[in-house]
Amino acid sequence: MFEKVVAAPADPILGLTEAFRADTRSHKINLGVGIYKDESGATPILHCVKKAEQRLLEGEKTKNYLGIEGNLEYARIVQQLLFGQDAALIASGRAKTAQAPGGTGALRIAAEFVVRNGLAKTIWISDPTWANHVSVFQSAGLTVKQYKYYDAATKGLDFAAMQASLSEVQAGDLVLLHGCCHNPTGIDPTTEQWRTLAKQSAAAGWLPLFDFAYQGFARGIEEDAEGLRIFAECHDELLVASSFSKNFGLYNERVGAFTLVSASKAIADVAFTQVKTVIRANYSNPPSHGAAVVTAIVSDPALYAEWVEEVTAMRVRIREMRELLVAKLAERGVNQDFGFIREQNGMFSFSGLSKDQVERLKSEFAIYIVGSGRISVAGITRANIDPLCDAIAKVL
Ligand code: PLP
Ligand code: TYF
Repeated sequence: MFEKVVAAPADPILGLTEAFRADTRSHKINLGVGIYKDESGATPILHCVKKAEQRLLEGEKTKNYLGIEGNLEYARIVQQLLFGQDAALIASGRAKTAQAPGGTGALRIAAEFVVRNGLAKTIWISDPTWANHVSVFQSAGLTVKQYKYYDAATKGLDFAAMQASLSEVQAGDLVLLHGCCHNPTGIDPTTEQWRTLAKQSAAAGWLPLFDFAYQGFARGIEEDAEGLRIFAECHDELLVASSFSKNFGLYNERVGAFTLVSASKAIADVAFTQVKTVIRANYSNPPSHGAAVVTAIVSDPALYAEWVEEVTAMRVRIREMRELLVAKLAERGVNQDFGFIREQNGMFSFSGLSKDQVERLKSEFAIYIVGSGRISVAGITRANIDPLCDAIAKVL
């Protein structure tokens, strides 16, 4: 009966990686998928990760299953990264965290928890957003609606339009917010805008779901949690899907977390029993290694300091590439002002390149970027930036 199955379309981002691999041109450049590359074009294992792994290898005594919610020490550490080391929210027990297989796994837990318990039927996501959001939420049975976010004319956030479309959110609807480094636009709300949104949300009764996949890539570990912490101050209830794929370079270890914040510890404890049933029915309990690595790093002051240094180095290198990209495009006499690239946060730049221009970059120059014009700045190096800028200047 499998002959009845109709082929699924390729994933717009992972499909691009497959096409890149198949391309035999030696000068090819992959700026599609959001993976950090260092100056030599490699995606290295962080030094702090290697050290933590050595310790784990020596100290590990069993491969026994973790509990359904995963590593408890890890849960504590995730909450500290989210809300701050001494947050009253943590001390009160209002937050409960389950380890999850990546940020994607955490998003799926969030969606199923909400649907199964009849808490919400609709989720609002930004236009545009990470392509997988729609699939994850629809698969879990949510109706997906979009709110306005990006303004192609100003290459910035259309905050008035965002607020206007979010004024249609019904009390109890989920609203997905990118904690920082919005994917794909790289444009985040300002502090003032976060405050305004948090007030709008509290007044209208949204259930905020933060997708937090790039902590440390915009301004710093603490700084990047600002939006979430502003929301946490004025909400009894919210959800967070954390990913440590990028900021610990642990992509293939699948390390993330789902965090639920409630009005009281008692409510959180009961709600969390339902989170555990969602996990139990999906994958029973999480894989151990990635979360053990994160726990070993964050709980050791020396390793933590080294991690902060390594995240800073990634962030600074990406910022340098943004500066260089803008300068080198200007050098080539490109009329358009690309200065907005400097204002964007994180791995991605929403370049404003059209579908046709993206297609020409691929066919004529072997440069792979996502059809939306999203460039993974984290893949630009001093070695590939000149041919990249030459090609962009030609297609413009
Ligand atoms: N959310 C956003 C906005 C992302 O960009 C990504 C990964 O690119 C994820 C979630 C998923 O992260 P993970 O690889 O940990 O599942
Ligand atoms: O580049 C992006 O936006 C992501 C990267 O399992 C990615 O799609 C790739 C694989 C995956 C999750 C995220």
